[in-house]
Amino acid sequence: MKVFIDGKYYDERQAKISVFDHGLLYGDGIFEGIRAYNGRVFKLKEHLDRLFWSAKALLLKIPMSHAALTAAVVETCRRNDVRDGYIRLLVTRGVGTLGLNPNRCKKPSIIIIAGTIQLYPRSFYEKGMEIVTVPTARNLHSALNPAIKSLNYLNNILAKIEANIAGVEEAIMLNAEGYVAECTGDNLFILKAGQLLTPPLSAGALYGITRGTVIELAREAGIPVSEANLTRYDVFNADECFLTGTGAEIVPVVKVDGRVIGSGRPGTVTRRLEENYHALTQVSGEPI
Ligand code: PXG
Repeated sequence: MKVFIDGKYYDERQAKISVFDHGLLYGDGIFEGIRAYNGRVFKLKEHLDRLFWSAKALLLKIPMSHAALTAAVVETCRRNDVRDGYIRLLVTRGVGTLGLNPNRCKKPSIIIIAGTIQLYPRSFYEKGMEIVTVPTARNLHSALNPAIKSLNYLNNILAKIEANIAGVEEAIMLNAEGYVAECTGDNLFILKAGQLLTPPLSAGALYGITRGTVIELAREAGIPVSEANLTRYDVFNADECFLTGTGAEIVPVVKVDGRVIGSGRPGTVTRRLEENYHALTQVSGEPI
């Protein structure tokens, strides 16, 4: 595997960064997880837009243009023969001194890894997955805005640990007001009376690229979609429930906190959206 670091390609074993990089010392940096399907990088523009928005929120100056990053992501896929795979793009604050002042970091570093990912077993897609609500609340906007896809994922990792302790692989995170925000690495949707509902970004959800794609696909299919504050009661009483994410794609959820959702099997609207999503991944994106 060849890894892109600051304009050069390194063999996997030589791909290293400094222990003084504030990305490591403080989680000061941002990232994107992107998929390639059928020789194209899916939704690359949207991922890069979000990366630049995250950077702006952190006053982190990405030392490459949108166009140059597009070319670097595509080139990293080419050099690794990735036609179907997973791309991890990181921008760290760069090498600095001990002490958290980011002004001491001269230049942010850019890392691009192109490999593969399988988040969940096949059976979750076939039979649906079980999830739980966890005690760890999603970060407050006023503390660390969940819209920033930062290298500081401890909030999500704590929730993931709680899910694992409960014997499942994903967790619903509520915000401080008790409304559903999202899961640890996925956005959440429910179907109720023919309508798709998903929490608004203001509830503490990431502006998920897959979420955006699913909203578009649903509208094209004539399924009404709206953003609404959801409680656990709404999730328990949903006809269908599913999660969306770049890594997970669309995963049906059939049990939440021990309550069976809908029929207890992946729903027909979920199935239809999965099909339309997979069809779209095969024909669109930045050619590699
Ligand atoms: N919420 C959070 C907190 C995320 O980290 C999503 C929602 C879904 O967003 P996208 O844009 O991917 O639809 C994410 C994304 C991993 C992994 O390694 C996690 C994500 C994406 C890819 C891989 O666990 N999370």
